Amino acid sequence: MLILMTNNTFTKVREVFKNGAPGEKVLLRGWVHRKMEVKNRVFLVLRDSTGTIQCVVHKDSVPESVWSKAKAITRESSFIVEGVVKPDKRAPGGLEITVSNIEIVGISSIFPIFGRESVEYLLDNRHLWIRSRKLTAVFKVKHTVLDACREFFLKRGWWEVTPPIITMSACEGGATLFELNYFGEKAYLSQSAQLYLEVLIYSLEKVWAITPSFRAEKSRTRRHLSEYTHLEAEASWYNMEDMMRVTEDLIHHVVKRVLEERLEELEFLGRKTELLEDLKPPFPRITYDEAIDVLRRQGLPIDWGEDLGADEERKLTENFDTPFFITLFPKKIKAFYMKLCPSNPELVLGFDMLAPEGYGEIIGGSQREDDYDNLLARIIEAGLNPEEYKWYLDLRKYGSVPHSGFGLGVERLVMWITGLDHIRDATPFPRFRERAYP
Ligand code: NSS
Repeated sequence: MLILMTNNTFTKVREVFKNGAPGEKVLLRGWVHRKMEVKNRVFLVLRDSTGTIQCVVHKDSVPESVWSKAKAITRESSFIVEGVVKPDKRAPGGLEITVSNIEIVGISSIFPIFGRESVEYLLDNRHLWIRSRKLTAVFKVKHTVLDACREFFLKRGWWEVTPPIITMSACEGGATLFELNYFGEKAYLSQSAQLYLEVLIYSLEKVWAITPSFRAEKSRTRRHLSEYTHLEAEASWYNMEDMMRVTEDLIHHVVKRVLEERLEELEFLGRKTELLEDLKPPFPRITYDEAIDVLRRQGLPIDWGEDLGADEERKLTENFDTPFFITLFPKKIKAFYMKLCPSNPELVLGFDMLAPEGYGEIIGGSQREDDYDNLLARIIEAGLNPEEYKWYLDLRKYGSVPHSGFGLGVERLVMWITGLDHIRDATPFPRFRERAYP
C-alpha cells in the first residue's frame, strides 16, 4: 500500500520542478486540482502545499486496476501517485509525471466550487475555497510578512510580549467595543494591546506583540474586519519621530523580504512590483494641516477638524508612489492617550502611515501623554471613568518616561503588498459585522 510509506519517501511538487531528473521515479501525494479525460488518457493535476504538477495516466501502460482508479477519482480527492518524471514542452513548468500507480486516499464528493461563483457564495464555502491557489498565495505572503516582522524586532533587541485579549477598559473608544460577561463583570475584547505594552516598557523598554484585536465596526467596508491581526510596538525614551523611523524601516524590511522570497506568489496574484521595489525610507511626511490643503486643492471639500475617511485617504494617496505619513492631528479626532503638541495644544503628536495606490492607513501611532495631570484631564474630557484607568494613570506617577508606540494592521499591510481589492482575503476566516466565515 502506497499510503503506508514513510514521510520521507514522498517528493514535494516544488522539488520535482527544482531537481527532478527525466526518468526519475517519484512518489507524490496531494489533491486532484483538475481532472481531464482524453480518450485513453486521464490528466490529473496534483496539488500539494508547494505547487501543482500534471500527472498523466495512459490506459495502455497501467494495470486495469490503476486505470479504473484514474477514471473513478474526482476533483479535490486526496491521492498518492507513483510515476516517472518526464519532460514535456506542453506541460506547465515543462515537466509532467507518467503515472504507474495511484492510490485514492479520500474520494471527494462533487466539489461545489467550479469558478465564476459570487463573492457571497465563496464566503459561504470559505472552508473549501480556502484551498484556492489565490488564497494559498496570499497566506504564504502573510507568513513571510509575519516572519520578517519578527526578524526585524529580534535583530534590533526588542522584547516580544504576550498581552491579554480580555480587557477591562477601552483603548480606542466605546463605539467599537465588543462586550463580554467576565464572571458577572463587564469586560471587553481587546481593541489594542497598547495600554498593556505601555506598562511593560518600564522594565523591558522596547516591547512588541502580535495579538488579535477586535472592533465592532458599524459598517462592512473593504478594509475593516471585526477581528484582525494587530502588530504593536511601544518604547520608552522614543519620541514621535523616533517611532516613525521604526515604522518606515519595518515596512521597508518586510517588503524587501517579500520581494526576495515570494515573487512567485506576487506574480500569481498579478501584483505589479515596481513601486514595491522602489520603496525606500525615509517616507514623505505631511501634516494634517497640509493634508487638508491638498484635499481642498484636489476638489474634496473638507473642514479643518474633520477626520480623514477612506475617500480622503484614497485621494491623498494619489500624490505619492510610496507609503507616507500624516502627522499632528487635531486632538478632538484622536484618542485620549496621545501627547499634546507642545507648540499647539489643539494638536496631538500622532501619526498615521498610509499605503499608496489607494490603500490608505496601515499604521497608527503616537507619542504618549506622559504627564499625570494632562492625561487625567484628557481621560475626563473623553468621557471615560478615571477609576477604570487608575493603573494606566499610575504609570505617570511612578517614574514616568517619554514614550511612543504604534499599531500595524497586518491584514491591511498584506492587502496592499499583494494588491488585494478587499481585506477579506488577507485572512483565512474573515469576521465582519454580524457574520463570521465560517
Ligand atoms: O486604531 S488604530 O489606528 N490605533 C490603535 O489601535 C493604537 N492603540 C495602536 C498602538 O499605537 N499600539 O489601529 C492601528 C491599526 C490601523 O492603522 C489599521 O491598520 C489597523 O490597526 N486596523 C484595522 N485593521 C483591520 N480591520 C479593522 N477594523 C481595523 N481597525 C484598525
